[in-house]
Amino acid sequence: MSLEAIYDAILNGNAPAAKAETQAELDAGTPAETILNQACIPAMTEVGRLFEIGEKFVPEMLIAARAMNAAMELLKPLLVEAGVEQIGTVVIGTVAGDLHDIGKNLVAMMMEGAGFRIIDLGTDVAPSRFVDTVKAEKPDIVAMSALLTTTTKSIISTIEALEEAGVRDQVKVMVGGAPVTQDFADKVGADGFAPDAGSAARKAKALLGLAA
Ligand code: B12
Repeated sequence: MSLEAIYDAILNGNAPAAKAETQAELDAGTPAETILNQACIPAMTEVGRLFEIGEKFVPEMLIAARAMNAAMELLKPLLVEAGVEQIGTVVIGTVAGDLHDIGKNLVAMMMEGAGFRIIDLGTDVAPSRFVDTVKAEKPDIVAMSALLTTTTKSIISTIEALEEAGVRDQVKVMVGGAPVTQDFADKVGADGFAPDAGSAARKAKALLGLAA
């Protein structure tokens, strides 16, 4: 039992071990946030690095992601404090054409932990679905995640769809994901960007004028 064992289990795509080791670590008193930041995220980062140099392939990435999700199932209820007062509503989704959801789920979780009500539209979310949900739910923030260079275009088309529907001014737009930068966020007229889930939650509060 150790953070390293969780890291190895995710890296090797061993979901049962990832779950068992995470539970053991929690039972030993390690905070959920420590497990997330020192084992789970570094393991997925390493999976990405190995993929980039051709030492891991798509199926291995997928089973690593499943192992990460097995650990996250245990961590989520602890990261999201029970009964926090709701400070606003966030509609979040991974944009059209993009199926990556690990980062988006982490952002949703941290925002929920910060007190936001979360409406998670899932992955491959069409611009029209973002628009319809904004009209129906009147959220404070629309948060879009994109992990592929190609799907950053979907962020642009979603912002355009919000503009065309006349609802762009009613919400703050936040964008993020590996290929997204502050510079990109500025260029597409987003209100906020953050490089990771913790700062995304702080940024969301700041956008609503709340202390981070
Ligand atoms: C796991 C993974 C997969 C899994 C996804 C499983 C899942 N359920 O998500 C699977 C195997 C399905 C997959 C598929 C593909 N993938 Co992939 N995948 C990855 C990998 C290894 C890790 C992504 C991840 O989860 N990272 C961990 C999380 C925690 O980090 P994150 O997503 O960046 O999120 C953080 C921040 O970005 C930020 N954030 C994220 N969203 C948001 C939103 C807001 C509003 C804010 C403020 C912040 C924020 O906060 C998050 C938490 O801290 C990356 C490599 C990498 N280094 O990123 C490649 C990667 C993203 N994939 C890539 C590719 C090419 C693909 C495929 C096209 C492969 C293929 N040939 O089929 C397909 C595309 C499928 C599709 N249509 O989407 C490329 C993209 C290249 C590019 N620049 O376009 C990458 C970079 C790998 C590489 N180096 O080539 N992939």
